[in-house]
Order: sequence, then C-alpha cells, then structure tokens
Amino acid sequence: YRESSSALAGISGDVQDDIDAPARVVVVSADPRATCRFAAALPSKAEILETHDPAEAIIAARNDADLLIVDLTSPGYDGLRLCARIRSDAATRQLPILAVVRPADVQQAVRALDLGVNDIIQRPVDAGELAARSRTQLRRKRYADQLRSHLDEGMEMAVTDALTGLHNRRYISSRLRQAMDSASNGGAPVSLLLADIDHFKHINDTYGHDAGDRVLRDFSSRLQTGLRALDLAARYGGEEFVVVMPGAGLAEARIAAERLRSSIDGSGFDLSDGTSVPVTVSIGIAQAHRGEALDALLRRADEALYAAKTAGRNQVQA
Ligand code: GH3
Ligand code: MG
Ligand code: MG
Ligand code: MG
Repeated sequence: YRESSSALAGISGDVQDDIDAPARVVVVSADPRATCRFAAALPSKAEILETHDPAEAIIAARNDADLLIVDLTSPGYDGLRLCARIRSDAATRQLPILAVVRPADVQQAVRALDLGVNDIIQRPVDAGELAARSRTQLRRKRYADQLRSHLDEGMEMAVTDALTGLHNRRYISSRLRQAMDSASNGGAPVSLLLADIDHFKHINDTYGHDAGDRVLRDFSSRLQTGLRALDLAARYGGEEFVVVMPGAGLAEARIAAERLRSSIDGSGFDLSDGTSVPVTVSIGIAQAHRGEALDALLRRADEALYAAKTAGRNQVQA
C-alpha cells in the first residue's frame, strides 16, 4: 500500500541511535555481587532492576523492559526456563536477552541460543564486554520499537479514511467477510446498513466543496455516536457509509438505522460561517443469509437503499 510504504521510507532517517537514551534493564542472578557488577557496567541512564526471583523478572520484563540479562551460572533458579517463558509470552517475545554462561560450557551456550537468547557472555564477565554487548542489544531493541511504531502508523493509514477517520472500504469489506463467515458457521447473525446522504451534490453546489467535506466529517461523528461498541462504521465511497453490526438481526439494524436517520434529520449541520445546512440520509438494511456471498449481501442492501431513495429519501428500507 502506498501509505504504508511511504511511512516505511521515513524510517532510516528517523531512527535515533543515542546509546545513552534511557533504557530499562532487568538483571537476574542469584548472586547479588554479580548483579551489582553487571549493573555497574551498563549505560549510565539505564534504569536497572536487580532480582533473583524469576517471577519478579517476568513482571518487570512485561513492564516495558528493554533488555534482560540472565545469569545462567548461578544456582537457585532455572535461568533457561526463565528465558523460555520470556520467549513464549507474546508481551515479552521481542525483549532482547543477554545470557551469562559458564566458561567453556558450549552445551549451555547452545541451549541458551536455541531458546532464543540473543547473545551470550562468558564468566568471568568483563565489564567492557558486557557494556558493549548490552549497547548492541539496546540499539537493536530501539530500532525494532521504532520500526514497529512506524508500521503501526502505516497500518492505521491503510485501514482508515483520511477525511472522516472512519474505517475505509477495504478494511470494512474484510471485517464484514469475517462476520459473515462466523454467522454462516452457526455464530451470531450479522446485519448491514448502507447509508447515502441525500442530494449531497446539491450541498456541494450550494455551499462549496469544503462545506461538503465538513458535512461528511460531522455526519461521521453523528454516525459513530449512535453505534454500539462492536459496530464497525466505514466510509464506503464519496457520501456513502457502511455499518457492520455483528450480532444484530434485522430488527436491531432497523432500530440503529432509524436512530441514525433521525439524528441527521433532527438538527442542521453548522458551517464555519454559522450557516446551518439541513441534511437527510437514506438507509438500506439487510441481514446476511447463511452462506451468502459478500457481494450478494451488499447488493441487497443497495437495493434497499435504492428503494429508500425512490420512495422519497430520508427513510430506512429493508
Ligand atoms: P442522492 O440523493 O441520489 O444520493 O443524490 P446525491 O447528490 O447525494 O448523489 P450523487 O451520487 O449524484 O452525488 C454525490 C456527490 O458527492 C457528487 C460528488 O462530487 C460528491 N462527493 C464525493 N466525494 C466527496 C468528498 O470527498 N467531498 C465532497 N465535498 N464531495 C464529495
Ligand atoms: Mg447517488
Ligand atoms: Mg447521495
Ligand atoms: Mg451516493
């Protein structure tokens, strides 16, 4: 998608490589003198939590940690098991792990790496080496975090309509397909509203295109306000909107559609110069049949919308 790739294109320029940026580091060892020494080698701005308790380490790891240093040489807890749990937990899967291993114990090192530990360091730990390896992992984590947030932004843009902030057509189509599949497989019913603003061309022609855009935005807010939390609203085309109502039969869809219709008809839309524009909307509703194709359902909703238009607009038809 164009939006997401342009968001990605900005990454290389935006990544910050400030090795002294604040970081949260969890140090786990049964040997308090070891944790002290490890902590002393870390970047000065690091916020360090030292613990010998794997349960506490997991809580700290889940709480926005940037690096986990696990001492696999100290008895008293199972460090490899801790690493495995960190890797299997979705909340901490991305957390870099640096493991301290016994000297010349290749097997231990291999097992740690097999479990997804990112890097290892041998006892006796050299402060300079620990500092360097920690910096590398912290830099990697920072880069991954920034990449992820750019990706999230790109994804957000790819599923959102820029003018109204509602979902866009592609996104709502895939969500509708999911809801229809689930309904066909014996799950909850799903109904659909197709809403089209009446004589919108006339609004544009009379008040200008910017006023039209403003009406589209305010229409979207009124639409969103009247919906249940699980309903999904999208801008489907220019002045056409779709609402997917999972769990709703035709009767509930009719109530929601009538609520929307009257909230639009009930009071005018204010323009920046104080003018109030009267707006009405026509709505077609349909409930998905078991096994029905997406296009067939949309066609039925569109036929209902057409019936509402020809019967005089500002009304709901099924
Ligand atoms: P009907 O009651 O039959 O739906 O009449 P209508 O005028 O609403 O329908 P028509 O499809 O003839 O016109 C829709 C208009 O919506 C035409 C188009 O220029 C305008 N439009 C589409 N997208 C936008 C937009 O993003 N902003 C603005 N301001 N206008 C838009
Ligand atoms: Mg039209
Ligand atoms: Mg219209
Ligand atoms: Mg239209």
